[in-house]
Amino acid sequence: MRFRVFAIALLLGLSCVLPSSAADSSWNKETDSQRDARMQWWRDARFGMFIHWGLYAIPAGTWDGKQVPGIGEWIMDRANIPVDKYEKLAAQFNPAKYDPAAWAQIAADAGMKYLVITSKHHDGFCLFATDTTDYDVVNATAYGKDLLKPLAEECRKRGIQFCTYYSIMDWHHPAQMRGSEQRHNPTKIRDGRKQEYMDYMKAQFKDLLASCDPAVLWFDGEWPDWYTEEDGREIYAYLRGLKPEIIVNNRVGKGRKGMEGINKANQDYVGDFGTPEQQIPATGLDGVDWESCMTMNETWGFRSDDENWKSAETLIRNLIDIVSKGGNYLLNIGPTAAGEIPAASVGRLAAIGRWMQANGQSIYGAQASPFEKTPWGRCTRKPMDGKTRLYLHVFQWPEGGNLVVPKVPGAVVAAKMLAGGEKLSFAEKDGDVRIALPSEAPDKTATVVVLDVKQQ
Ligand code: FHN
Repeated sequence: MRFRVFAIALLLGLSCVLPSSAADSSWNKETDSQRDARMQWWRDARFGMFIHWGLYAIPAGTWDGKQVPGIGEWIMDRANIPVDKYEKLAAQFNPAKYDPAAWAQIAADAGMKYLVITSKHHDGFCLFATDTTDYDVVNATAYGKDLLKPLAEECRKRGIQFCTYYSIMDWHHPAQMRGSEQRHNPTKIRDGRKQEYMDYMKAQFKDLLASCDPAVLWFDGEWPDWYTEEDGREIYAYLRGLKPEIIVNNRVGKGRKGMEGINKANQDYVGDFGTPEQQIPATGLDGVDWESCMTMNETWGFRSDDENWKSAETLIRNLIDIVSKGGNYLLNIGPTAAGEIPAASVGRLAAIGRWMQANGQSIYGAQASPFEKTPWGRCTRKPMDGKTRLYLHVFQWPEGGNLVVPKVPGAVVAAKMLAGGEKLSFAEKDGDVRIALPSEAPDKTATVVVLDVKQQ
């Protein structure tokens, strides 16, 4: 194991082991067009799978025989479990039913183009092989194997970008002390041990990049006061030096406050995209990349008692709403301790996949709507063969069969159903475009009508 890590460091062209000045510093001369090229796959992807998995799936919301309120992955905090008691869960963690190929296939069949999985959540337990600690799946569990690397391989076989979540706040690392009862219980750093923890994180990033080479590092747990925006800039620079094409969210620094809800351009925070959570902003923001991360029920990490599932219709319409505002949708699943994805999640993902099979063109690579309001549903758009193609996602089928669309600059040259391609007649009148629709909506969740407009 130690030899393997050292050999990988050499294979990484020494950029990992030479002083940081020798690491690739080309990234910080990135032009706008180079940044656009780096972000292109992420912007085209539009839809990703979030996975919260770890020791917290064992108690699954219950501790000492009592249900513990709150999101499942916070049970160590919510039940006030001492470190030495919680870490005993590691010996019980043996996900015998874990099937990375099946997980990657479920994501692919749902139409998801990237996957972000917890490498280390706030509890500090590592799901990947690392020499930085024995509190990892290889050294501390009967399972004894890296969980992320095989999933990365199965994702890549299916054209899915593999990405990892990483929590800065760490309830297990000795350099941090668990917080008081403040909101989110931020940890405190022990005197003189911040550099030790910053170095620990950097060593873990090297292990992560060497073993599963994530396309995105998705930070979280950035709110403790001891961690600063400057620290975020240092970590961002370090990661871009190791892997110039990597994408990093705004929680590597303190940007979440500025970007939650996308209420301001992400100009003065480090990170490549904004991260509104459990919400869909009222509008996007031109030139700002952002992603809404949301659960399918109420919890991120598995809880055996959380059956409050959103319907497939809601999940599909969330995706459409988000993309119509120029964002990405990161939809969460919380696997069980045995390594199974809950059936309720699998069913909903399959339903989303069926919709995406017929209508994915209106999502992948699509941009924000040109319209302020569309009471009947949502609109996305993309350039197509020298024209602008508008995708009208109809949630409320119009009475009387005419879909009224605000006029856009240029001339409407064609209208049709996206699924099946049936041509539709249309007329421009009083500044609107009226499209004659069939009497019944072919897809009650969202039927997509295509309008091709030629700029004059
Ligand atoms: O505290 C975490 C929480 O457990 C979960 O990981 C979410 C997902 O984005 N992030 C934090 C809360 O904002």
